[in-house]
Amino acid sequence: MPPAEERRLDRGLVTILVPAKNEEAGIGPTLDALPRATLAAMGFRSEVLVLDGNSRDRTRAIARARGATVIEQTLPGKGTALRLARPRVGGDYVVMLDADHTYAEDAIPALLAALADDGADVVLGSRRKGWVAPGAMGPVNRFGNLALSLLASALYARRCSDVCTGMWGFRGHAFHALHIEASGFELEVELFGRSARAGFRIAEVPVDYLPRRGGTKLSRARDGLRIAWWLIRTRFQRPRSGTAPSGYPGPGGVAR
Ligand SMILES: Nc1nc2c(ncn2[C@@H]2O[C@H](COP(=O)(O)OP(=O)(O)OP(=O)(O)O)[C@@H](O)[C@H]2O)c(=O)[nH]1
Ligand SMILES: [Mg+2]
Repeated sequence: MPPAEERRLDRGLVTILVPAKNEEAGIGPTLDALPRATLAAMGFRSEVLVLDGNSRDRTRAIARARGATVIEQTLPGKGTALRLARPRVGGDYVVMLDADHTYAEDAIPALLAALADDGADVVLGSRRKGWVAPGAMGPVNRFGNLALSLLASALYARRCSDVCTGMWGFRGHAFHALHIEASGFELEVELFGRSARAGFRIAEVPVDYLPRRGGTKLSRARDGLRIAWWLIRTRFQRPRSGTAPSGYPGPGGVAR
């Protein structure tokens, strides 16, 4: 008789992506709070890839000390980090969250349940459906995110409550099928826009949002306008697709 762990259902590998640039204050708490034991109890294996944006502080050392694999990026931008890391992402499921310990990591099991049990291809952690801690999101960010989310809902004819969220989950096939061109913070709206245009089932789960550790990398005016432009651009661009390796589970968990 095999031991209990081996008899347990293997529901696949979850690759957790953590983009980080100069996040020495947040990367440790972010990685420590990842609910990997809960994922294991649900039947998922997990691995953590920290996508480091050429940090000049102790981010890489802190991540390595916690057993994460660090992928070093040479060109700037969160979108660039994701694109460069893609060939290294082999999970049946992919989770992405920021390294500043703002997205409450206890939402990750719900994210996985939406993908693995409820048939979603893509799921986003919605801060508007969760609790925003005092001081976590200023009025300008709050208004900007609401306006961009309304614009996204109108452009793509799909209700979206938090298009700028940094917490995402994907089935492996969906993650690799998305054609991504973003280099910076327009990444999230491109993920949403391309998912909607691909006809993926997009779900939302509530996520609590905590005050940031360390300084922001966002330039509100410049990035806000750029994000709005990318919502429109992605909506009307000729359809493209990414490079889906064969063998990833398709909708409903069927390999295609
Ligand atoms: N790899 C990589 N990560 C980056 C880069 N720029 C930002 N990031 C990370 O992307 C995530 C989001 O950046 P934030 O500065 O938190 O942006 P934000 O959440 O919109 O803004 P805040 O509300 O101020 O936190 C963080 O984990 C950053 O460290 C980059 O050039 N490369
Ligand atoms: Mg942040």
